Amino acid sequence: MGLIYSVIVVSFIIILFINLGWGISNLYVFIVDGIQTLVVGSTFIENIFLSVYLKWILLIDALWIISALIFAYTRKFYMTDPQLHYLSVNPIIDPKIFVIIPTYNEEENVESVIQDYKNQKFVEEVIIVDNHSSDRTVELSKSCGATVVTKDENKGFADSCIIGMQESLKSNSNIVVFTECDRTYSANDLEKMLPYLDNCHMVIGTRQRQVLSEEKTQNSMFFVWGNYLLAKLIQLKYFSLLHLGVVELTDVGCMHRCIRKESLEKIIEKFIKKNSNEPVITPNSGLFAILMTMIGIENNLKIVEVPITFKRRVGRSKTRSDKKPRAIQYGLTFFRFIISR
Ligand SMILES: Nc1nc2c(ncn2[C@@H]2O[C@H](COP(=O)(O)OP(=O)(O)O)[C@@H](O)[C@H]2O)c(=O)[nH]1
Ligand SMILES: [Mg+2]
Repeated sequence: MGLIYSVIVVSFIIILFINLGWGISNLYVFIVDGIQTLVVGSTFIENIFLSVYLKWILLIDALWIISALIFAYTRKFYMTDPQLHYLSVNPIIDPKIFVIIPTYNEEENVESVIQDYKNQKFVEEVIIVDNHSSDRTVELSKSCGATVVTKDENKGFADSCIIGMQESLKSNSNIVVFTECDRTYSANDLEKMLPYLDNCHMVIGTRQRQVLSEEKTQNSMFFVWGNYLLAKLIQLKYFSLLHLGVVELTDVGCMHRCIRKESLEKIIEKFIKKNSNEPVITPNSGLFAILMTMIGIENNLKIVEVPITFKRRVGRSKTRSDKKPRAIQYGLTFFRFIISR
């Protein structure tokens, strides 16, 4: 099933370029030499039949459409098990929240972010997992009353998230929240996200609503479109004809999310290589978010995406994703990851 999906996506992109190339080159000939140079036969059908390339392009297009329809039909009842994929009501009576904040040189943000989350109802513990910062991040985190885990070297974002998850499972919390330490997310958005945990296992924020975004955030036009298309690519991967897929996604890279602890317990080993405590991949925050969403879907977690606020980053992006060449590189890595996983 995964192979058919990959072939359909990759062939779509190739066919799109072939069609565009044909259209543009014929438009050029039409403008330069006039329509008569393109028209060989006397009827529309004859013109297609006598064409050098058009008949083959149309044949490929038709084959692609038929394959896509067959793919869609085979997915008619994909992920539609009444026990696993439909409404359930399971309120968390006594919410206790454990907040995971991975940090790397965030001295200008860390106090404000910790305080922001500590001020929220039901927050029991905030943990800073620091990636060997060279500034005062660790010292300031401790002075704010956060639990702090330090490392001897920078082992990447995923490693920090996994340490945070493992610590959360030892706590007596029942909800685990992930966030970043860059002041782009607001802790009071938890009030919008948490109610969905009554019906779902994981709630993911989406930063794709203009009216909830500050002007000039990291979400450039390139980011918004890239994120949206990649989100639809994931949705298509788990597509079912009945409900357009088991999950509706618009933002792939958002790490402001919350998950029920028992659900995290169910999936945590999927993030870690067998026989070692290393992450299965060593991604940045965007790829980790994608991995977590895909692992969640594959393990039948009910996931819902909720619009959240998004603010300008304070301080420099550690992933440098604000630079266009780097963002394109990330986009291609994310694309490859989604279709090949
Ligand atoms: N890039 C990066 N970020 C890390 C690392 N460890 C922790 N972080 C934190 O992960 C969050 C995401 O990084 P950020 O610079 O905001 O990336 P961006 O959202 O792509 O701009 C921030 O809170 C960082 O402090 C690391 O090794 N690399
Ligand atoms: Mg960030």
